[in-house]
Amino acid sequence: MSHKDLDMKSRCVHAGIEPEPKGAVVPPIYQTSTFSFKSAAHGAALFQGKEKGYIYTRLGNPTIEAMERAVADLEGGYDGMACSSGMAAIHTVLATFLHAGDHVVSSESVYGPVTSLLNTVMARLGIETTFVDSSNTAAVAAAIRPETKLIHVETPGNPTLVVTDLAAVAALAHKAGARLMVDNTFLSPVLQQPLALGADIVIHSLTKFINGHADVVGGIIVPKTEADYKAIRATLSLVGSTLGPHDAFLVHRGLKTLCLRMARSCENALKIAEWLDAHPAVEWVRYPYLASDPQHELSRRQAKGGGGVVSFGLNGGFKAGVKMMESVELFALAVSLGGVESLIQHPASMTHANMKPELREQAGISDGLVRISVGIEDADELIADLERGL
Ligand code: LCS
Repeated sequence: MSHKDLDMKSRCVHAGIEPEPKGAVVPPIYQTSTFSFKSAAHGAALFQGKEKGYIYTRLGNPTIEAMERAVADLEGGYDGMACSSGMAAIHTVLATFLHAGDHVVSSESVYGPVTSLLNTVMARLGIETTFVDSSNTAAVAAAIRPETKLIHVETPGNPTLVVTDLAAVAALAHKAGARLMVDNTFLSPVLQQPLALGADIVIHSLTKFINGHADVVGGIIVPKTEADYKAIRATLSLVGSTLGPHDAFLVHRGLKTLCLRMARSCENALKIAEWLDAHPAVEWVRYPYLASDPQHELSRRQAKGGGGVVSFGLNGGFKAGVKMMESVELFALAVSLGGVESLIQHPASMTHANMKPELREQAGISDGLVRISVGIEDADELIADLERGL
């Protein structure tokens, strides 16, 4: 039976698992940095790629590979490459495909450090980036130049929840001879599969929904083709921003409940978004599956759910945001997202604090914007907690 024929609920449980010689149902943790060769000839054959096997954990490890296979299976990609963080995953792709003189088009609503990575480390190497409102496909088209080699989008974007039409942007990228990289962290493959919509590479911060338990920092890259896999793997092996076996084990364990956790987070988030939408202290709410969301129709077409993140603006601006942070008790005041526990944060003073205020405003991150990551607790208890802060 091929896992590919199974429903996502079953695939989350079984993806990446292969028969184990000693009959272990759960893949063992190969907590080793290196692997011994049976002979000099065996070692030589492994290094020359004439035989399959393990050499050194930076280059490959069975526990890490099981998790990589699992995420790639769910995303419908060729294979996965686990990284030490989501940022490492993004950097590894940029370092693989970009040369001095190349140009990148990125959505302007991306996790703050991604903007900084492009504007500092990559800019110093002679790679220029244009940031655009990627919900506006015409703006993406207008930003493309002959030197554009990569389009990078997060959809929904962090923290504005702006949605990009992936099929349309993939078509633009390919017409220009560029690759489309999609950060699928906010929805996970359970809700959105960018490769099927035309993207070339999917990346994740595994730190978020895929692991789901706020106890690992990790990332993964899943390209569609074998050729891209080989090119990126070569960079990753040299740059060395790989994940450790124990963290890979934890992520693989978390992945098994991804469908269940996502379903509850989506249900809770929609209920909270509807409640916020009707609240007099709230100026606006963005949640892709909210009926009043400006991109509701596209979200329904492109994704099977709205995810667990909701952003909203408070009428009282910055001050009201701070008051809210100080009032909640069940929500933890913390950055990150996608865990079983609900979190709340204020981007203007936290994740996007290093962005120039005018750029922040241009990217839709107003001073009163509050972002919540909705976990799997009881929705009414979460609502009562937010009410305390409004
Ligand atoms: N992509 C997205 C969409 C993210 O939200 C984050 C982190 C990353 C990539 C980077 O992943 P990391 O290196 O942290 O594994 N987002 C965070 C956030 O919103 N608050 O804290 C971290």
